[in-house]
Amino acid sequence: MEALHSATRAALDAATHGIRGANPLVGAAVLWDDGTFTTGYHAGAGTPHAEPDALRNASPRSTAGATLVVTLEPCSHTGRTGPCTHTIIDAGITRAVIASRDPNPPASGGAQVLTEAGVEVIFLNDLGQSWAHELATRAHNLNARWFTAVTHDRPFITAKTAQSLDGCVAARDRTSQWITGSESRAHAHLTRARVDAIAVGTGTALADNPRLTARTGGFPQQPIPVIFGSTPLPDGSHLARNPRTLTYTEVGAGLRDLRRRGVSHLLVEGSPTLLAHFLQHDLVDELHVYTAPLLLGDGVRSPLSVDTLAHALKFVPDAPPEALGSDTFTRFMKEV
Ligand code: AOF
Ligand code: ZN
Repeated sequence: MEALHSATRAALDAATHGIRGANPLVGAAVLWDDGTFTTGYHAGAGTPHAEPDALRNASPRSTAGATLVVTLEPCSHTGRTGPCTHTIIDAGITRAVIASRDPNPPASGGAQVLTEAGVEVIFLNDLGQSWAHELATRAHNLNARWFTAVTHDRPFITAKTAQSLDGCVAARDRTSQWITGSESRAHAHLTRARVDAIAVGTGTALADNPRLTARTGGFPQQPIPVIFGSTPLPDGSHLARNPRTLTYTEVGAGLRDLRRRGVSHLLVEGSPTLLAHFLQHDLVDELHVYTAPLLLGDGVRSPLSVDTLAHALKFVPDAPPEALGSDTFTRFMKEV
């Protein structure tokens, strides 16, 4: 039991090395009878899942008869990668210990597939041990917002904001392009390259005439541009000319439609009004904040309305702040 405890903790720690987004953070460990184990993790959408990563890291040692610990129920579907259930069965694993269920309809059901193939499946919570319950809770909390997005039939939502030290998103005359420096902008383009779609409000679409493309090179798959709002765009604007642009007048219906179209990670880039709407409706799972070392005094701030401190929307840093040139970048998660 001691070895299982250590391997589960190690799998959970490994999970945190991944990148949040379309897919949850997942870690795994191959545990042998002698109590030794090796770990693996899922680095982000499009990369191998945690189970094949841990099984590959176990090589050249045989995994036949070993236990596989995984922080999320193994998938049983072919998505960007093949079904983990097959990989686990092929590797000769005889026992799978799972920390949390996968609520994602196409991927779920892996525990049953494993059981039917003769693999002993144990859910951590069923062990009746306090350490197991504690780690199962940690596994759930790690992806709490991803679970919420999936069960609400909407994409996982990352919102981006670039602001001055005093929290302004634009100067008083509404100029806002290039608050942050070139390193921040390059970083933001990497995020654009990872998402399935990027949304702006009509205000930003009219004011900035953005393309909403990822300009990082080497990313052939461009995100789908999305506009929320009802003001028509000029015919010649980049977004109006892009045949992939989707326009929605209502956020909830738009998010459901995006999910139906296969969008599992949406980046919301502006305007401040659209961002405030998403925040107010608890639709921001992850917040990317770029802070530039300048003051804009009585400039433009978020129109988000909070009447008293107790009603503040609370976020927790998901990683230590990073220096990007003279700017600071911090990734936050909505508090569970
Ligand atoms: C696992 N192990 O490490 C992860 C899983 O598009 P794909 O192929 O990457 O599949 C994504 C779905 O698979 C994701 O939405 C979630 O349901 C599950 N994630 N499953 O067995 C993993 N990341
Ligand atoms: Zn999988």
